[in-house]
Amino acid sequence: MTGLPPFPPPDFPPGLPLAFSAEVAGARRTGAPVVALESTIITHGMPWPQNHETARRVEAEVRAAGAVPATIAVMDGQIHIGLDDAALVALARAEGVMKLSRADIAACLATGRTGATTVAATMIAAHLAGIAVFATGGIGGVHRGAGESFDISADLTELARTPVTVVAAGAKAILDLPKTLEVLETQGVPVIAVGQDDFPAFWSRSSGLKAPLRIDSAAGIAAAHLMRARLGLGGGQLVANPIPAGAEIARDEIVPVIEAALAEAAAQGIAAKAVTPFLLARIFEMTGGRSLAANIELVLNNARLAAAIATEIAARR
Ligand code: PSU
Ligand code: MN
Repeated sequence: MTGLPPFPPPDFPPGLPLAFSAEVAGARRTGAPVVALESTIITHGMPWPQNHETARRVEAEVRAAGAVPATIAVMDGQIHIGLDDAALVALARAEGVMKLSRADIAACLATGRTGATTVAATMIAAHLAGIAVFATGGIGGVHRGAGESFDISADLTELARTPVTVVAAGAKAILDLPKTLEVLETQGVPVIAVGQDDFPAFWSRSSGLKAPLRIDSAAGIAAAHLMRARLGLGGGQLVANPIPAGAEIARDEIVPVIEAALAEAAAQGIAAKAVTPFLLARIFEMTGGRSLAANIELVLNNARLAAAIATEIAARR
């Protein structure tokens, strides 16, 4: 006797460990458009209670645009595709939730722990559930100083291999954006700006860098998604949707704040998975909450566009 629990756990469901909410199960039956939503932004990206409020508002925005929201998280040995409000509250208040990427999702499921899905893990789960479109705030990318730290988000390689269209306000401006775009290009990920030529920088509309591609309509983005599948290319698309003008923080205002937060992270030796949550929390404090207000507006904006893209894809399938 090892004293370890039996493996696999006797109640482990056969087939995929997916648990659909009633709303998402209904959409799967009728073919209604579904938009996946991540949960790391809830557990590691925003403070309570704004994290819960925002998650609810984002779901409402998806519904108002005619699609069904599927917030994704791991709980009780299952990948939940769609969370009811009790589960959302529990997740938003929970401490010690794992931050899941491709590397950790299976271990989290197998050991029955609670985990929030990053962009990478949400893409994996969405694809298993047959969901083509996913809305978030900003993807992870190449961190500044990556030449030394090797800190490059697994979100980038996931975009290269899993066929989900991800709507984000670019990559978070705490990153090395030129190197992030270079890695995406090498990995064959289409980076599509919407309504402008520039690649957006999360809190600001422009990064000062041109995006490789531009498509201004949801229909065009949906057509490109389906064309990639027809060509057998695999991998997803990054749709870079700028924050609404009224909600942005100007670049010359946010850049010094980012620099200060990065310096603190370096001085405190913050590393690996802790980097992004640390920086977001410090920037929140340093801007007196303005970074969070902007973050909320850009996620809502991305949810609207994702719902429109999902509707176009559903109509063409
Ligand atoms: N977008 C936000 N807030 C967040 C994140 C995205 O507006 O907190 C999360 C996403 O889950 C993304 C993760 O996948 O940050 C990137 O983390 P890392 O840099 O450790 O790969
Ligand atoms: Mn990292």
